[in-house]
Amino acid sequence: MGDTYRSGFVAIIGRPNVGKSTLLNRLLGQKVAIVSDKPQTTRNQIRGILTLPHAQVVFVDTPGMHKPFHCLGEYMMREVRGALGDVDLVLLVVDGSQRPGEGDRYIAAELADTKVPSLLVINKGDKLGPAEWVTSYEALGDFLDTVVVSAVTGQGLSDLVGKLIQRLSPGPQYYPDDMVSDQPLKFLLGEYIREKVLELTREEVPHAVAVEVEEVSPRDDRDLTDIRATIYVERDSQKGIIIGKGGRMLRSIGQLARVEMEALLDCQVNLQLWVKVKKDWREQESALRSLGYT
Ligand SMILES: Nc1nc2c(ncn2[C@@H]2O[C@H](COP(=O)(O)OP(=O)(O)OP(=O)(O)O)[C@@H](O)[C@H]2O)c(=O)[nH]1
Ligand SMILES: [Mg+2]
Repeated sequence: MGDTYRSGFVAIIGRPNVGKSTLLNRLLGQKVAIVSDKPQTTRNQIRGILTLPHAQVVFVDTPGMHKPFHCLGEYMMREVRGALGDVDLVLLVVDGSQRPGEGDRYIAAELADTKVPSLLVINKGDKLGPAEWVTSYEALGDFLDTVVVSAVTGQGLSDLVGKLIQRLSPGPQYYPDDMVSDQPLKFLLGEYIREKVLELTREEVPHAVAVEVEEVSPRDDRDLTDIRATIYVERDSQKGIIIGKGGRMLRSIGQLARVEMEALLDCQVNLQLWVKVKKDWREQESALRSLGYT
């Protein structure tokens, strides 16, 4: 590799829930993407920037590929395909604790059509299944290489970074040294709230939620920031669940989100949360746009 500075854009793609966002966070050593045990957590492209002395890798985390059932799902798939069309290299992430499924085959076929070079990343290496599964994953496509990793333990990650940098061309440093993500602060804070909703609710509710952060106001005189946000749901029944008995659920969501916000902003946070119904927002282009899914 010599002294040449290398850089490039690397998309992280795969089925929902295989650990793409966990992997991104672990590679960066910072939480830039929210994570949950429910599929379809990530809804947008999220850029995460790894700056090393000899290289800069701009990772693009993407929503898990799935068959869309509403406008939001269609938007999410446009985000994945947009990323695929715009990168130098793809990491196809699969779940090594499960055998390859229809979803993996579908994505591998789509990837083959794009002709973008790709590495096969077998994640959840801490729960890796039999060697035959690895062989069947490798048979899904024409990969430059295979790396078994665990985004949770960190196993295999330095090997992965070394292998992907080798494949990048000489290039400039695109982002300043201290920039880890390109997401606006309001968006990231809203994602923290959505993550707690994903953690604390079940079935349809987590997917029917969108968050808009309306205000982030640091107080001049004190080490305190006021944050005001609205959680949108699709129906009254979901609003009831998010608020909970005597407001208990909303308080829990707020408390958990506040702890993470305080860590991020390094100051105390006064978080005010509201819940509103925007009927069937996932089906309406105009509602999607107003919630930032544009
Ligand atoms: N055991 C184990 N679990 C993992 C690993 N990586 C991720 N997970 C778990 O897998 C689940 C999904 O993780 P995410 O990072 O949200 O997955 P994703 O691929 O980004 O999901 P979508 O955004 O929905 O497409 C979470 O419960 C993670 O804790 C790993 O290396 N080992
Ligand atoms: Mg994700």
